[in-house]
Amino acid sequence: MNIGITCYPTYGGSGALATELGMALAARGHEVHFITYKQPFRLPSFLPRVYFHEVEVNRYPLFEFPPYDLALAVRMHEVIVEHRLDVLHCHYAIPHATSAFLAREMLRVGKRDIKVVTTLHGTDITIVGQDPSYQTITKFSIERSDRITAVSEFLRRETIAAFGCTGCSVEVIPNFIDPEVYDRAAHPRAATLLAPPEIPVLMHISNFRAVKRVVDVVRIFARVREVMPAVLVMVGDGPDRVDAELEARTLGIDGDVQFLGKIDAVAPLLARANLFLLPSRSESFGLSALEALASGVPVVGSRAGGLLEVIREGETGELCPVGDVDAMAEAALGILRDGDKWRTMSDAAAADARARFSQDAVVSQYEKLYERAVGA
Ligand code: GMT
Repeated sequence: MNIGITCYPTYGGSGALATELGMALAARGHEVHFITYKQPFRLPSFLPRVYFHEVEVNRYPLFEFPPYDLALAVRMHEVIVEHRLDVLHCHYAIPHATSAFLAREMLRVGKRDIKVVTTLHGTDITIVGQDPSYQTITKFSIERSDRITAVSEFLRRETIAAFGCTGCSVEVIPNFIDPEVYDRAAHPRAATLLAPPEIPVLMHISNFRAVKRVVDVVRIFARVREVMPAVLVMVGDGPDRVDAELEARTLGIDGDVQFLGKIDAVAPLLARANLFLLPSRSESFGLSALEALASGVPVVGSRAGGLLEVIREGETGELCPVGDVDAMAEAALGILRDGDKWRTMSDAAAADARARFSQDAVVSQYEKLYERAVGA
């Protein structure tokens, strides 16, 4: 098949997942065309059957807000026609599903068609999509897609509750990991990274937006650090990084906290981590938590949204109420201070991630979905 993929190309789980999916589909013989404003961050410069089409937005001075959605629709239309796409797969509804709708309407003028698949990732439904300025068009664009998928059962339910989507059915296809990449044994040099081998490394990876509660990450670590030597590694960047850095200085633990900024390949870092912290206010799935689990890193996080579907409480990690940093610190210490418990959880995490979220099985689900859409 010839498949178009539109996603946010900068850091974020939806862009990471869309890119991994595109690369896996190309490896299976499909032709994959990424259509977005920048080369997706996880996409290497060349791969057979993978093409990148940049969306350029005219910045005419009259435009206080350059209309990216329109430029994207035009580029989608061009690529669909030139490369005879069978399917256009939008990751994150806003504005991608809307641009896809426009591209398809333009195609119909020339008596052609394309099947549109929209994958909902989380904040496109739980936060942004419910904002009154976007809600009706988000619902409209989702309902005009031929197939709609959500990355968790939680998100499927939220979508139906938020939009009362009567005219649409939402299929759950979870996020996935490549078990060969997220594998402790595949990164033997990791042991020498970040801290001396005997010091536990706690890790957090995100876009540092408010929903991630990164200040909580620092507070949880501070309580752990009171009891045992440890290091906190913060990977990523975003609006709340300054607050997290300030909190580390205020609590006097900044010497034990490393802010690494944005890093494309996180698997070698995860291979050195002993515990992953994800105390988000809301999380439709938590791809970074899955990447940690697959790397044999137990997760302590909040009992919120899709995290309950990814982490098996007491087996692969611990979940606590949102904002309860004391409970999360206790849970972290409970795992870190007991070597046998850590080993059991680490093994269970790596095995469970492989059993339920392996790339091969999930990519096959998408392939079947495309086939059904095209055949419909
Ligand atoms: O808004 C965000 O937090 C970013 C968004 C994204 O585009 O990466 O994250 C969402 O999609 C990820 C990939 O499916 C999920 O793993 C995240 O849980 C989800 N974020 C939230 O629900 C907050």
